[in-house]
Amino acid sequence: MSVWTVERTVDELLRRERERRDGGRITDEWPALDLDTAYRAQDELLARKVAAGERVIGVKLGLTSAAKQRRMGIDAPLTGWLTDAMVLPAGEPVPLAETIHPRVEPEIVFTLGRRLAGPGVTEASALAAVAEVRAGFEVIDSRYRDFSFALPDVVADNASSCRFAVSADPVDPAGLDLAAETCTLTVDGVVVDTATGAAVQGHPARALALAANALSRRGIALEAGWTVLTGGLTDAVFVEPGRTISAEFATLGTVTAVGG
Ligand code: 0L1
Ligand code: MG
Repeated sequence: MSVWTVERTVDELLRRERERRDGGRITDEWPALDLDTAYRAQDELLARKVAAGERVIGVKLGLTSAAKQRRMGIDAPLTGWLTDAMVLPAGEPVPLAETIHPRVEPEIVFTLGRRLAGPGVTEASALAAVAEVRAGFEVIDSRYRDFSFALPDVVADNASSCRFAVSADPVDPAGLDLAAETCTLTVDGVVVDTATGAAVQGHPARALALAANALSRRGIALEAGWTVLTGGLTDAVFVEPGRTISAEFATLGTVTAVGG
């Protein structure tokens, strides 16, 4: 068997995604895989998708809440790429036939009105760059067995990105108290979790600032018009055929995912 490299890591993760097959941690076989190399793999994975016709439309933050970090046994947030192929149009079911073991998590979603480049981005300057806020959900789908990974594994796997959906009606950020925005998560009508926007790094705009500053270390700026998924407010719920998962936000509206 050949040695592990960025190229081989990307080949393997793309093959698992294409074949809808999970597998073991890359770090089990390549313990020297560090975070910088993992982000190089993530960027190479994106480059392959762009070469295949996908378009970059934004970024996501992952593992931004204490609840998710605790469950995954990881203590740092991470970023991943969003492409147009990940957009789930309103009302469309989560495509179980195209995924491995998808889970849904509610998120506060920003659309940027202007470019945001770190370093030095603060919560206030990040919020000032936000043009629109929406309720949303992210469908995450790990290419690792049982969602079991170390931080470099999940970074290379584009932070478990799969699909996302947003509410139709954007809300102006002015006057919103996003830290206090409540979200109630139901599964088939039963409340399973509640959270506020403060679950995401204290405030979703702090998560946005974190992304801008982290990406600037790789020479990347967030562009006007980009979508930013600020991170799961609650733990993620597995999608099952016919299962209805709804996230009801106090002022941003309701988004619903159905397994199909
Ligand atoms: O969006 C997320 O928080 C997912 C990050 C990766 C960890 C996971 O797969 O839950
Ligand atoms: Mg997420």
